[in-house]
Amino acid sequence: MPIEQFNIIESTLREGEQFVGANFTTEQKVCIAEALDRFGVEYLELTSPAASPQSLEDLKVITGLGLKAKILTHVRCTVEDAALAVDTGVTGIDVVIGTSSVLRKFSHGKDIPAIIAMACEVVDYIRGQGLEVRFSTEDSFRSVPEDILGIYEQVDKLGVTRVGIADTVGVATPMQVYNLVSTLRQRVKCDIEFHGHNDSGCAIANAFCALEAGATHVDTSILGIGERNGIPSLGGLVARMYAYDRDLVKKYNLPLIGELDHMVAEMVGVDIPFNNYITGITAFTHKAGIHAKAVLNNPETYEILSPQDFGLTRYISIAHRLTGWNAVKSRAEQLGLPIPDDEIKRLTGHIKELADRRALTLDDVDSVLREWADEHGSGGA
Ligand code: HCA
Ligand code: CU
Repeated sequence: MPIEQFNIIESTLREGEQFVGANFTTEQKVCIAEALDRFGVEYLELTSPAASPQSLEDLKVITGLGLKAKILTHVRCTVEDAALAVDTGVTGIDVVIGTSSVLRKFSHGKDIPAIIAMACEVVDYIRGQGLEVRFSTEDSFRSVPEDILGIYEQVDKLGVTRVGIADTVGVATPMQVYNLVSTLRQRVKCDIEFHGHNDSGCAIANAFCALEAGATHVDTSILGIGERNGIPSLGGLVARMYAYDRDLVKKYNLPLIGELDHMVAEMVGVDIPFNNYITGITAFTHKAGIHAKAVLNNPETYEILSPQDFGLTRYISIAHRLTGWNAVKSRAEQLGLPIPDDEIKRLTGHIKELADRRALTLDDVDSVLREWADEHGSGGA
């Protein structure tokens, strides 16, 4: 079905804290929360207050900031954990329990009827406290579908705010996600959240398919940080949604993506990958002469994302053997060198020959153009 709207549950401060390089201080958490709030995500999900005394304190600090984003915390499926979260000022509590046979056997040892009983008790308790409650089944795609659909139906009847499907190990394919969410959409009235890991490269595609199948909320983290290789990155999901329908992401402050990515990369000690969505160093770089010519005529020819919408600029790489005369001409114009087209074409041939012999830099190209201008007395800046 067409996607008409969607919500982001930004989990840098929960799933992201499970990234091996993440050890956020209170100040860093505040910086992240405030920046995400300026960006405009609907929800922030924070680590359980049961995780450590500092986690409890930090949760209260963040709920005390008075942000527009709703604050959630993420707890195990027990009344004790939920009770710890109730007085922290959160809008809602995300509850999760493993439902696959491998997790039931090796993680908590409960069977499905016991899980249903715990889920109902906790959902009922949180509802009774007047908070939003989300119930999610960990490792949904290695669980028996009827098991989890049955649990979702039960908690839906109790008035759960959202149910969550979690691809905990990153095993699901987009088609499987589409099918499970579509089936779930028929069976519950509440909102549906999708949380998917990226172990086999499908996290963003899976999140997108979940939305196409009727999910209402998607989990992200900045740069995708999380357990192992993480979940959909905020920038990647936004790029996907922008490419689908720009109007869907108008509600966000898109030029902040760069600041968010750089800030978190530094905090967790990683570089932004060269091929990262939007903020990768090559994300808006065009190289081949054929591409450069078309992009110079109309950027839409080879860009589905407009860099200026993200506060960025495109770059046309010209110092190589695949270059073309349109790109070289554009460079000459940038330098203020009025060189006639037939000469630009000849100089482009020369640049290609040079590039066949050694790697060139933009300075090399500029020198070729400037030398011509000096010889012909045509000035330039
Ligand atoms: C975890 C597992 C989780 C939970 C997702 C959810 C997952 O607690 O670390 O609550 O929807 O990937 O299953 O992140
Ligand atoms: Cu996860």
